Formats: sequence, structure tokens, C-alpha cells
Amino acid sequence: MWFIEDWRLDDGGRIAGGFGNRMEAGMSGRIGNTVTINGRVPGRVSVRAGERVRLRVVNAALARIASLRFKGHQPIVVAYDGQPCDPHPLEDGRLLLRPAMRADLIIDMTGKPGQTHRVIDDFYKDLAYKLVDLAYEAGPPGREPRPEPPPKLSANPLPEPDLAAAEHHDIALQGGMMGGMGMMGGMHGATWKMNGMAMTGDGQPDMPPLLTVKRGQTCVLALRNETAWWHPMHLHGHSFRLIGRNGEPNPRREWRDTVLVPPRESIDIAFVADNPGDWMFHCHVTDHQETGMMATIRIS
Ligand SMILES: [Cu+2]
Repeated sequence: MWFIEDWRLDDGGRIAGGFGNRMEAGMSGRIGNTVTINGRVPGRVSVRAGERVRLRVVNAALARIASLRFKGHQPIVVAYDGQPCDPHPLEDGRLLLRPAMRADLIIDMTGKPGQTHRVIDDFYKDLAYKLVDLAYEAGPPGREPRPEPPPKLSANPLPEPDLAAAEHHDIALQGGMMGGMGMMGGMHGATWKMNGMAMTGDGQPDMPPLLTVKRGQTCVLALRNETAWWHPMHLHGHSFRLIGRNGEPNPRREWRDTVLVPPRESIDIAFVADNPGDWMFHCHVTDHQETGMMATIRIS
């Protein structure tokens, strides 16, 4: 497993101050200058030619979005957010990994003994960097690479959304800084809003829910990002199917519990509200969540 974190360190290697910066919170959130895997700045990961590795990647950063490219390899995605999916190669050759996201990859180590292959992250324009090297051990391969594709994992028991009977809700993601032109929202101390509502800080339990849904009901949520920034939206208590992007159906319809909504784009998700209670629905960029992009969905 690769547990990816991102830290802002000062010259002495200490965690830099300046948390809760409003300007930063209105933009991308606090992004660090040091990325670690499993708590260490990684140099190399040792692999053996011919082996098939199942790798779970977790983005545990506050705000950093990663786009991982495995040079010389063709990873196959077999699960997102702990839910199996139809095995498929990386979209556009890269694993887009938003905060809170997990992905399970099968990687066939098709390189030769002694070779080194880079894994890079090139999400932020002009700020690509090497995350880690896959370093092949010298000596004979452990085995021949497997010709057969990885099998599909068996599905978890999740209730299937009944789209014909679904209720539809639009959720507009609003606010933030606009290319340095100031706040779009900005009132009442909130930087971000959903449908004009903003829960901030550690939350306000007496605030009315964003939505109230009857238990057992299928819900389709159309998430419309009206802002200039990326938002990884996370729903508690449920997994949902990602059914559409910008009005086009998503043929894979994979299950997730966090979905990245790019600037000015829209994402449709569907789930059965089978878990009663007040559930948080929020952006997983912590600075965005704490400054307004947070709400509850009540299932009763
Ligand atoms: Cu956000």
C-alpha cells in the first residue's frame, strides 16, 4: 500500500505554520512542498521482474491532487474507494488521485532485472516531479510475466440504484477566488457554498440539511461545479455509482464514495439512501470544507 501524504515544511524540516490561510482556502487549499509515501520521502521501491503486484494507493493529503504515471508499465485498476470495478487501464495513462481517494491497481512488473522506471506526478502544470522509482532487483526474474489479464474482484453487496424511480437533485458548488479577482461568495465568513448554504469549521448541527431523503429512495445528485477550482466531493455512509459526466453517461458506472468534480464541469451520481441518519457531504480539500463546502444529507 502507498499512503500518500503531502507536507509543507520549513527550511529546518519542521511543519510550517500558516494553517487556516483564507486566501489559500479560497483557492486550491494548503498544498505542501514534500510528498511522502507511508511516512517517508521515497527513493525507490524494489520490485522483481515477472511479479504481479496488487497496489492500493491512498491519497491522504489535505489538498494535493495527484496524477500518477507509471513509466514503462500498464497498471490495471481493479477497485476504487474499496469497491471492485471492471478491470481497466488507467484513463489517459494516469491515475488521477484526489484527496480521500483510494484505488487498487494490478501492476505486472514487465521490466528487466536491473532496470529503473519512474513514477511521476504531473497534476499541477509545470510542477511535475518524480514520486518514486520502481527499481528492479538484479538476478533472474522471479517468474515469467503473466499473459492473462487480472480477474475481476467479486462485488460487495451494495443496493442497486433504481434509476427509473429516482429522485433528482441539483447541487451547485459555489464560491472561491476567481483568478485573483476576489471572492464570489464571501459573506458570513464562508468562502464556499453548496446551493447557497455553508456549514463551516467543525460544523453547525442545528443547520438544516441540504437534502432530506426517505430511507430506501434512489437519489441522483447532479453536482455542478460553478467554481474555478477542483472539488473532491465525499459522501458519508454510502457508496454511489458515478453515472454521468457533463451530461454524457459514464459507461463504467463504477462505485465510489468520493468523486472529483473539475472546474465548470458536472458529475451525476446515484445511490440508494438505505442508511438512516444525518450524513456529511463535503469537499475533501480540508480548507474548502472548513470554509463552507460542507452540509448534511438527512435520511429518515
Ligand atoms: Cu473543494
